[in-house]
Amino acid sequence: VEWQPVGTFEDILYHKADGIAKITINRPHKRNAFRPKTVTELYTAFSNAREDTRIGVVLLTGAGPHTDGKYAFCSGGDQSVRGDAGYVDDAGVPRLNVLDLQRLIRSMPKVVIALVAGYAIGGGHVLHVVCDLTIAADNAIFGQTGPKVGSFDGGFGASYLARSVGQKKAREIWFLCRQYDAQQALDMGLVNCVVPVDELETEGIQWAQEILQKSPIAIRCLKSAFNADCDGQAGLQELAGNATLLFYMTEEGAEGKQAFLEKRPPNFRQYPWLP
Ligand code: 2NE
Repeated sequence: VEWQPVGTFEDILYHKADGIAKITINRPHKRNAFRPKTVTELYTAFSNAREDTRIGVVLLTGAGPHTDGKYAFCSGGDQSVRGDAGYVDDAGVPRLNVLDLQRLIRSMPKVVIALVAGYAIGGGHVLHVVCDLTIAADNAIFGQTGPKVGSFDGGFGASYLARSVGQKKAREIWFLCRQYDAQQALDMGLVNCVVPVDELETEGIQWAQEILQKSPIAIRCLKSAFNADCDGQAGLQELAGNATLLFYMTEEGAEGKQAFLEKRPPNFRQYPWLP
């Protein structure tokens, strides 16, 4: 595909091509750790992809390799700007704005695929966990570090991880803070497949193109259905929003609006009460 750059960012790269958006965390000197600005830019790019009706799939990845030859997807919050109450931005305000980003990735009605080469660690690991699919390079390394560095993610980072790999494995991952290679990640159901690192982007594009052949409404309803099982009333709201969207698209739904605008009683008697 021919990637076209979109916008101007400092910490990320943003490209689009043929229905696919590619968002790249671009701080390889920090193993792609995120500071508040990185997260703000990621949020902006993901929001743009959500709003763009031509985009059906978003690839999230990390720039690399770094000059030392090592790859990273993301190594979590930038510890050098971590203050007393979160990660401190240029204005001195402490933030945990990555939690907003996690919710956007989960709730947006497009498929988000993490392409993981090298380290997916800490809050960077949680980012791939909340993506719909993960394709791992053969050099990928996964793990949480929170209890080692005085942090934890008890939201999706714990509960949704446990939905993916099971309670015992999720507790092991958090309590021991070990690192797992790509094959171990595949074996525990943490990723969808493993490919040679040089083929990572090509594989991601292939998966995206297969998804783009499918029905957008079927995919969006399925994503919200999977979420509804885990996300309580917020998940039900997403699923129900799709029911409302589909109802608006029917003649019966439009009749109510039309009658109001024409200042007449609605004629719903023409529609059947299906069994
Ligand atoms: C990722 C890992 C395992 C890589 O190890 P290695 O040996 O390959 O690289 P090295 O030398 O540690 O890192 C290379 C450079 O990147 C910086 C390092 O400080 C180093 O910088 P220089 O010494 O060359 O100047 N770097 C790497 N990760 C960084 C980070 N997260 N923040 C700032 N600088 C970082 C190894 O680097 C590692 O373990 N990194 C830390 C992982 C970590 O603990 N992340 C935070 C978890 S908490 C979190 O993300 C979080 C949360 O729990 C809840 C809410 C929001 C966020």
